[in-house]
Amino acid sequence: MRVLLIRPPARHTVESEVPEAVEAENLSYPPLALLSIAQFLLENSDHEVQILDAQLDDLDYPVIEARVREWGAEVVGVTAFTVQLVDVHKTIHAARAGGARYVVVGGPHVNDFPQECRNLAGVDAVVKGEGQQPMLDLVNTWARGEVAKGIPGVIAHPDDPVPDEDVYFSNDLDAYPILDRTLIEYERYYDVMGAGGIFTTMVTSRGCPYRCTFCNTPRHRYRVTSPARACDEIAACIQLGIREIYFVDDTFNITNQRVHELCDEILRRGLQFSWTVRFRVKGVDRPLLEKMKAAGCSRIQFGVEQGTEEGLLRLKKDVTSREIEHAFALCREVGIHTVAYFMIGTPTERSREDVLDTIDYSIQLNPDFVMYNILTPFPGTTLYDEGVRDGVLDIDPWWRFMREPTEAFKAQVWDEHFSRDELRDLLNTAYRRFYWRPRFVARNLLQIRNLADFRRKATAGLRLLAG
Ligand code: B12
Ligand code: SF4
Repeated sequence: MRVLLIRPPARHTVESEVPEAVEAENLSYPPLALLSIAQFLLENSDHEVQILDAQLDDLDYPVIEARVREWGAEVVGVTAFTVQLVDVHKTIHAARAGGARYVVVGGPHVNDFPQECRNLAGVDAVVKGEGQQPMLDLVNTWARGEVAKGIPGVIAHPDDPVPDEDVYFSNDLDAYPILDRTLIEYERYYDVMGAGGIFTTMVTSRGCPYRCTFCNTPRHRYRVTSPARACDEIAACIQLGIREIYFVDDTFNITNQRVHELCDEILRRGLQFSWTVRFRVKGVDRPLLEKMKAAGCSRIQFGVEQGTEEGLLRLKKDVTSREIEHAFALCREVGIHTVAYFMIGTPTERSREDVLDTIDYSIQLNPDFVMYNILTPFPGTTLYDEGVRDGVLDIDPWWRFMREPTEAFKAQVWDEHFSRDELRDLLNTAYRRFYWRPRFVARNLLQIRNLADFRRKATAGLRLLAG
């Protein structure tokens, strides 16, 4: 069968309380999930598979429809983030209009709202969790002309139950094939904070055992790929000329030992590339950072979120301000760049001064970059349940949106102490205060390597300030 896997364009993303400029820069990541599905189908069947990243070129729906029709796609697979549900819905319609016989949806939105997604008009099946094997089973079933029913991890037939968690987690991440990034235009993706080389993303673990109340990453079944398997994939990337890799694991340093082992393998093989990870501050020590630096790590992204013990406790971050400050100081000493993520408008920020304190704290930490978000509790998180329980959040709007995605929908913010407009104003203040400092501007001017680098940074900076 001909299977076209589509990442929808980002034309109607739910107002996500991230400045537009940051959002625009975010869209330059490769569609890793679709690559994983495509590779698995290609290695395990004779189906023809293509990937259409409609985000990369901001393709409009008639173009998507034409692509489905011209290639004669029989099955269309769509990847779905909840904040992009309107675009997902429009993509499903375009696929149908283009003549697709079957439409299947997978991705984080389905993991959180499987039945609601299955009930959307035009959807034949949804795949919950890791989609490689379920998608293969599904397409094989349709290829045989059979009715899809009872496939593990899939809701297709009205009698199919919502798959339970144990069904869709693979125990052996090494068993998944190494991704062939030539299935996409891999040389077109870039990292706005990077050095300008060809860039890609990669996963080396799944899940996270922590319990931050704003996050609903699967808690159990933390699994990792072996250092050898990870390095085989890195080597394949380097072979293609890729020089920058962002490991998008939820939390890269669940244990220091794993990070040491991976770095040892990178060093042993002499793999030359620059990499970024998402870290927790807990457990960060000098030997670890020094080894990471030697192995090519250039940047660590930390979810700091808050600057007070009360704020950290309320979000169940399980770290202290002391640990945060220690980790940032060590990174600076060792020479690894840092990005700090902060939230604005959390339950423990009760006045404008409290938020300004958070902003001041982010400046004192002295990271190389900072990202501020207005806290937007998502259904499925503990914080959302707490908000509903305490009467801060209304349960209906999100559920209406899941059933009938409309462009008018706005996700609720935690508005116990501030209006949405006040939070937006504070968000803009935060970005200006951090990025308009002479010290920041001077540091970045010194780091500019060439004209292209200057143009990229200047554009991003101007967009941020305009946003
Ligand atoms: C990297 C990342 C980003 C990157 C790049 C995202 C991108 N477009 O690729 C950036 C920084 C841009 C980003 C932004 C945001 N992100 Co993000 N991000 C991630 C992260 C860490 C990794 C995603 C990834 O590449 N995983 C690796 C791939 C291989 O795994 P996967 O996506 O799970 O895919 C598997 C299955 O889902 C399934 N599958 C996926 N698609 C399909 C399609 C078909 C047809 C099938 C059959 C199966 C299938 O099979 C895949 C292979 O096993 C995840 C957390 C996580 N660990 O997954 C959060 C996550 C996806 N992000 C999330 C959120 C909320 C956001 C933001 C809204 C945050 C914000 N407030 O701005 C924005 C939205 C951006 C936007 N406009 O779309 C949520 C999504 C929740 C939801 N219900 O939608 C997640 C799950 C984090 C969390 N736990 O809260 N994100
Ligand atoms: S926010 Fe990060 S550390 Fe906390 S549970 Fe989610 S992935 Fe884990």
